[in-house]
Amino acid sequence: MRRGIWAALTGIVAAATVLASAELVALFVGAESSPLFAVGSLVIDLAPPGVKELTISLFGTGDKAALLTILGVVVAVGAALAGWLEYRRRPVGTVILVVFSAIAVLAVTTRQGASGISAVPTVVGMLVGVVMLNALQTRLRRWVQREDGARARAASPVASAPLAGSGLESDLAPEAGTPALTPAPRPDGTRVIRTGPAALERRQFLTWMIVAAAASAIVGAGARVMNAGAAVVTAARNALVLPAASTPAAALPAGTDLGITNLSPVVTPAADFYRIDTALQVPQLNPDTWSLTITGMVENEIEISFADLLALPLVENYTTLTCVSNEVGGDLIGNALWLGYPIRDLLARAKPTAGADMVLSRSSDGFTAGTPLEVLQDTTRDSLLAVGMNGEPLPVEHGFPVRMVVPGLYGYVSATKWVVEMKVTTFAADMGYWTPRGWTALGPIKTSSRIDTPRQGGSLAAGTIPIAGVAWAQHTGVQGVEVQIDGGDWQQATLAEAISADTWRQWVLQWDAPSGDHTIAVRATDDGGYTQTSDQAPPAPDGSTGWHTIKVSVN
Ligand SMILES: Nc1nc2c(c(=O)[nH]1)N[C@H]1C(S)=C(S)[C@@H](COP(=O)(O)O)O[C@H]1N2
Ligand SMILES: [Mo]
Repeated sequence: MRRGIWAALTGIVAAATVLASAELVALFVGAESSPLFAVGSLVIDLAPPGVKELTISLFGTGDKAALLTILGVVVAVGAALAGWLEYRRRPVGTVILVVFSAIAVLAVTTRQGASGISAVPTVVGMLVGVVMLNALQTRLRRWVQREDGARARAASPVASAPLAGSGLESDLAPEAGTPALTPAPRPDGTRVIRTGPAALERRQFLTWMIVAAAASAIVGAGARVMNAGAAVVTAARNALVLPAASTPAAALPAGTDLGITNLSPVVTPAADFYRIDTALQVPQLNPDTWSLTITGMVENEIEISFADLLALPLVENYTTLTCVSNEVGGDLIGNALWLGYPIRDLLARAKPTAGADMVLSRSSDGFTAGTPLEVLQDTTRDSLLAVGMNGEPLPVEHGFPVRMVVPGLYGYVSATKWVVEMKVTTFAADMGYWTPRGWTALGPIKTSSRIDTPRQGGSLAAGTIPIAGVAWAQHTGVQGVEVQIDGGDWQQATLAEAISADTWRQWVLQWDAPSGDHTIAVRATDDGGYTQTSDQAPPAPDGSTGWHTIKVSVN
């Protein structure tokens, strides 16, 4: 009987490890992939109307809590049963555990917006749970075996013999002639020996149980709280309706997008936008509690809430963000329509004091960027405290609810996501996150260009082939793009219409491709008259240089 209870408890502990590991993995896969609430929602969806009303009338408005409690009880009972059955007849319990997990996988993957990877947390949880159940049961069996052996010996010391196949037994079994340890009988008449191999196995089993249960409780609860936080933020984001811009962006001029296959679209969808940050966990900021402070060398310290920010006259503009780590030809660049409030207007309210030359912006997770104050105050460019990207609230991984967007500077010195503080200071006194790590304090974007199509190593059919790509020189503007084939003369590419100097520009050159192997290079010239150098420089410390060059073969 007592063993039955222990066996049932192994099932419950194994189930706890399933849930805890699933929650942990869901932290990385996405809060909506946590099986706990997915199963709850599935139950709600599947419940016949009568049942729904019954639970609501039984539990009143607490019906969600009631549902989760019932679900918890069902899982606990199922798990206990699995543990008990596994003990009676291997692997019945394991099968039950797998079936329960399969139901959870079904629940998770059929949720709205779920994809294949939504199943990952539950599947990982199931695997951990199966291993755990088997480990616990093995320990339980060993303990029981030793205890039975010891009991048998205690009952008839002379007849006691080591259990077959176990080496341990013989050393610890009482030697012939010595009296066996005979403990006082317990009230129920049994005698239990608390020393020797049985006690050792018992202790091992209990240690496993306690450690597994405690670890599951701590990890599971911690991860659940974080996942719940993420779910709250996702819900807040979904519910958010951004105000229209007081100064909307002009409609995209015709001809900004050449519409060539494999050429990057002139506006990058948020889902395809490159993502760079130091955040292991995407910060989950609730807009209701978000605020930004402007501190440091200012006459007026300012604190602004999200609602305050949305109430200000917002502007909209296209800006192409670029990462300093972008290699020549790399894809750490994207162009989006940003909605936000000009940082210079906030700074004007804060009134920086004399001598200040930098704004150190800080994110909720401690990342910092040092931006020249004069760039943020520049009336010719809209450096924004952005709340919207391509007409939607910022995606969480792109800085929800608020980030900075500064035309002309690499992201590491300007584009702080999840921004919560702007400290007006000096370059002498402060440094952004990447500066002590080998990157320059100032990070203007270098004029650059990239071939999008054809692809490096491409094999093409002879004929007229568009060579096309993008070129950028943010806040300066792209004046021209030239293409060189097989080291020949530089040929002027056709430029798409520019959105503005702050955005990249598409270009194309129609090429009459003769068969053979060819090398194609590109270089841009900006409105300042600078033409890209052929000198190859790596990204560190202040951005890569060199011509993007590809090889193709034409048949
Ligand atoms: N909080 C925070 N903001 C950050 C970073 C970061 O690591 N943490 N990285 C910066 C860098 S290096 C770049 S290139 C841009 C990238 O922005 P994106 O991920 O929206 O494309 O974000 C910037 N803002
Ligand atoms: Mo970056």
